[in-house]
Amino acid sequence: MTKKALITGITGQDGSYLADYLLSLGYEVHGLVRRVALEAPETRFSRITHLLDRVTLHPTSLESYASIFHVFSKHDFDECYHLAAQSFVAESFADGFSTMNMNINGTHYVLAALRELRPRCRFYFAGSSEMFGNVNEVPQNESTSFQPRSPYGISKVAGFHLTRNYREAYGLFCVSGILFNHESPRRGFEFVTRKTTSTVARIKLGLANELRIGNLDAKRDWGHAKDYVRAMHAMLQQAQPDDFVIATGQTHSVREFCEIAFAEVDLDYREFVKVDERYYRPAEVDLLIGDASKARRVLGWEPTYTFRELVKEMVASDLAELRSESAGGDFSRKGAKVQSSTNHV
Ligand code: G4F
Repeated sequence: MTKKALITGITGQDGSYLADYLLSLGYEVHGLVRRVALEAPETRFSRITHLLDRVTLHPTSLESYASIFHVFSKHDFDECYHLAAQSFVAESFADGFSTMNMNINGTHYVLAALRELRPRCRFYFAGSSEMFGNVNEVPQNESTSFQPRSPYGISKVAGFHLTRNYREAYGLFCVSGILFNHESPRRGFEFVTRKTTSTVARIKLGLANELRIGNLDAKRDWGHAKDYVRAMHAMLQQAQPDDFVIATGQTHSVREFCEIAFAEVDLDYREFVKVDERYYRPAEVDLLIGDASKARRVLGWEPTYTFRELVKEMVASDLAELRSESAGGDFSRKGAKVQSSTNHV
């Protein structure tokens, strides 16, 4: 029988790759989207343009329990991937309140609606390596304690505990993936990797002359988002619900990322990168490196991209995108299957 999955955050990097992956496995895919997204599909749906005619979108507010309840009352999903969040760490310092509201209450609303209406539906929560924060062991695994360093990290720790609590208290199949940084050509421009590769492309084509950046010495365990969505799916196929760290096991500094990205277009990063205090955070997570041996053992999961391949692909994609924009490339509008909610939301 065809499995039915719901993805919150389907328009984001991970949601779009997960939708691609689930469709390739024969799933019926649904996604929650903000109502405002329907007003600007060219930008808001840019990552899912190619699959708009194969997914069903539900305009829903994650800030409204009624809105989420309505979607679950209409559809019997087998799996729910809760990826929607305010996911930019720097923004969480600027507005911790909305990050907390969206990330904690949004997660709680989805869990509560599942418990009430669809207790059979399996639930995935997008946890984060930001939960480890000021790490007390290297590398970090499922037993490493959480010492978050940002409102975002704190909100993810709360979501992780909510997910575990619904599993333990109500017997729901709820799991958290503790995913380390994962990037791709679909990454948002505010994150350091895409900010770098898009600026490298602009510099190469003579459209910019510098990259202003913050802490070059921060180290992250960067993988490819395409690899990481396979792990999300695998977690929901297990006999028992459990939490998993997903990471490459290698760490690189922001400086190394810049060095390789600029070298890809035969430029020396030292000539273009300018450190700018504005991009420093009030509290930084200096070093993240994950130990995904449990995922390898239990899920049979392996990353397929190396760090260099990831940087190379992102630079090549940004160059190609910019060249096609300059040549007058266009967004081809496709009709989305949108299911309207009732007027009570
Ligand atoms: O790319 P970032 O903004 O990602 P960050 O903060 O590590 O968070 C990402 O990964 C998490 C998984 O661990 C996710 F949960 C989270 O949602 C998000 O996807 O920053 C990476 C590092 C930081 O140390 C930051 O201080 O790069 C440093 N950095 C230096 N200059 C910068 C910049 N980050 C950004 N965004 N912009 C800069 O100019």
